[in-house]
Amino acid sequence: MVFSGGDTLPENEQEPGAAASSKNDTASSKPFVISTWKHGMAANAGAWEVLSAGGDALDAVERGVRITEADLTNRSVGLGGRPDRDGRVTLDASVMDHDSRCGSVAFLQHIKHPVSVARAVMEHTPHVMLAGEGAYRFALNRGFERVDFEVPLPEVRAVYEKWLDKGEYRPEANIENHDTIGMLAIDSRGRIGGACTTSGMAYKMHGRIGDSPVIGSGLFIDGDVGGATATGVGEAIMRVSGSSAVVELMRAGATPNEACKAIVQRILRKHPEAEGLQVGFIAVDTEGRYGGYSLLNGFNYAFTAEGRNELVESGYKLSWE
Ligand code: SD4
Repeated sequence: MVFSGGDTLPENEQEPGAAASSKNDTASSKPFVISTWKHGMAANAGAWEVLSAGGDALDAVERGVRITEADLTNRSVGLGGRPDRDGRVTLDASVMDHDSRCGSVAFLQHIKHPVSVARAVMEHTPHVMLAGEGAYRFALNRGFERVDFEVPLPEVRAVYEKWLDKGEYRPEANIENHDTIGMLAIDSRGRIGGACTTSGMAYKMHGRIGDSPVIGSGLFIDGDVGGATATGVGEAIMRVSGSSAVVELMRAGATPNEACKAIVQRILRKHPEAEGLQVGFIAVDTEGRYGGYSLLNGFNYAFTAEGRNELVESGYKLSWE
């Protein structure tokens, strides 16, 4: 299938890992949940408790990614994350539901569960996005507590201080397989919910905000079509409004795998120099199909449904090792 504007959908391509799935996307009975990277397995288990009890997709994804946010061994999500180049850990997160309601926080410090603050922005303000000091004050007003431990964690600070010796900024692909978590769930009523949460790119400029809290870039859901969420270098994802682009291709007839692949290819077209540039998308549609695709190898996503719990190696465009 070829769309105008240069996005060729991948039916005849035979890249490693991609071949099996582009024509026949895997479909699942509902409910189910998928999330980015290996840490998604633990997060999915939390989401599944909600979904298997007949709960709501948005409740499920919030419950799920909170597990990752609370895991202080994770260096890309929550307050165990790597700091910016000024030594501050600043968090970005978003949520979106089946009815296009959404909320996000960006550049938020000292709060353990940014995803829940994002949900509070959606539910308790007339706005979609709050950033920085305003997001922090809003969180305190809603009863979230400032954490009482040292951030960055001492072991994370030690690595950062070593980094300062050279101070070179270079986005790293697939940092030890723990990265931003994006999660999409379809509940037993067929409603879709999504969440995305991250500490962002390590050693970013102070004040930098990535794709994860930007609705349409790090996360997008349209209940008529499906949903998508992203991981990887946020700047590349934002340049094409990645997640909404995936959803719009699905609206035009692409399967989740095809749509993720086409947008990865679009990103590559806009970035001929792709060294170190990892981006990955996962997507679901209202028919219960799901898929994922990344620019570089090494990306995987966790899938959980009744009687199934697996880590799926994503198709990819380029090998980096
Ligand atoms: C960002 N997309 O802030 C996030 C980072 C990420 O692995 O996915 N990190 O750009």
